Parts: sequence; C-alpha cells; structure tokens
Amino acid sequence: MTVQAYAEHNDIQTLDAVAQRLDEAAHNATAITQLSSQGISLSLEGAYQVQRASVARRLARGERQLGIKMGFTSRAKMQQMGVDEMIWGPLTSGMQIEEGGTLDLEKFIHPRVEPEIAFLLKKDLHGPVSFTEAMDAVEAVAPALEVIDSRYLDFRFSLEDVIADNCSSSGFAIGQWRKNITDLDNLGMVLEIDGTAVEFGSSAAILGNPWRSLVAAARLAAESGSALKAGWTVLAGAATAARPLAAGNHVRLQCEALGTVEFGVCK
Ligand code: OOG
Ligand code: MG
Repeated sequence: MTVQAYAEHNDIQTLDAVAQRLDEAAHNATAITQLSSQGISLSLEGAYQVQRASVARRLARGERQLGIKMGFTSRAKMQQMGVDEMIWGPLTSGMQIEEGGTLDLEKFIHPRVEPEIAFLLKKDLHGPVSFTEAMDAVEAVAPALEVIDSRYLDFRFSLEDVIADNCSSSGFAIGQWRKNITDLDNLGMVLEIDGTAVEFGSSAAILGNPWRSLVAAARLAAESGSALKAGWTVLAGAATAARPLAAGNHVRLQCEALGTVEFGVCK
C-alpha cells in the first residue's frame, strides 16, 4: 500500500515512511514536496511522532541528543513563515557548528540563519515549571545562531509539515557561555552578514522574555512525556526573521550583555 493510502489514519507505517523520506531529504540535501500537498494530512500528534521517528534515525547513525530548540516564539518568525503556534524539536550532535568555524553549503538545501539565545541546563526540568524553577535550572546563557533548512520545496510548510520536519533544524552555533546573567528581557540583538547589519531585534521579541521560552519548552516536553535534561542546550527561538545564507558569507550575532557568536560559509 502507498504512503498516501495510509495517510488518513496517521498509522505507524505512514509515520515511519514519512520520517524516512524527511530524514533522507535532510541527509541528501534534496527538497521534497510538502506533505500536505502530497495528500498526507498528519494530526499534530502524528507530526510529532514523525519528528521522533526521524530523529531516531539520526540517533541510530550515532548522533547524540544535545538539547532542544523552540520555534515560532516571536512575531517576526510567525509572520515570516505564516505559522502562529509554538513548536519544538530535538537538537542533535550532527547539527553542531563550531563557533568561529565554517559551514559546508553542500550539506544544506536552502539554509537560513537566525539570531537566538541559548540556555545551558545544570538540572533536569520536568514541566510544568515556574519562571523561578526554570531560572534555577540554568547554568549559563549564550548568544546563538541557528541554521534552519526546511526539507520542503521553496521553504514553505504547514504547521504539521514543519513539526514533522523537526522544525527545520539543521545547525546551531553557540557563543561563550556566561553565568549569572539573568536579565534577558530587553537585550539588543544585531545579526550581521559580511559585516553589514541585516536584522535588528531585541530579546524581548522572544515571548516578551526568553526565560518564558524555557518555561514553555519544559511544559511542551512534559506534555509529550519527556523532561529537559541537565547538560542540554535549549534554544529559545529567533528574535528576528531568518536570512538566507550564500557561499562565502560570514555571519555574526552581537547580543548586548552576552557578546558575539559567528561562523563562515565555505566558498
Ligand atoms: C521553523 C523553525 C522556527 C524559530 O526560531 O522560530 C525556528 C522555520 O522557520 O523553518 O527555529
Ligand atoms: Mg530557530
């Protein structure tokens, strides 16, 4: 039976087949048609199941889970992509970009970069948690750049499509971790490409205060039966719209109080 024939039911075979397609699309850096346009209508739960199954394929190839990322925690991102619900997905070791390192464009389909803030956890966080509990669980914070690369043609998707595609996760670079910085509610963030400032934002764009994104991350993880783990990195979501990356680019984020994070793109 074809994938389409199973589609109505969100059954395990469909979900696994879709996860395999998305994983292969990422692995081979080749875009696929949106699931919704292929007649595959996933439920929200089904979309998260596909996400888990595709991440499981990465883990089976030897990657490790290093944390999670939050998505659509700012208006700027929701407007850019036409999606208005928060999403989340795992970050794995294969997505790590060395700070100051270079990224190989051949491994990506149509990558974009966006400015974020990262949390490093020193304690497990089982949601739902209070703001104070979330703060207590954090060892350090850092400026971060996320590289997103939708596996769908033209970087277009529905909410379920993007969740199934592990929230477009494909890379992340973390700047220097800083301890004892708790005031994150209005930090200026400037994204530069080749020395030119291209996006200006404030950490306030992230749910009014990025700590709220960590609270939400713990809650969403708990709703699907998991906890955030000590040692994990949590990306709070982008403060501005994302920008496309091109060969030879140099990307840098300057974040007030937290410093900078940067990487280059191979020519
Ligand atoms: C989905 C990922 C959203 C963010 O920071 O809001 C995200 C996408 O835009 O492709 O990572
Ligand atoms: Mg992001």
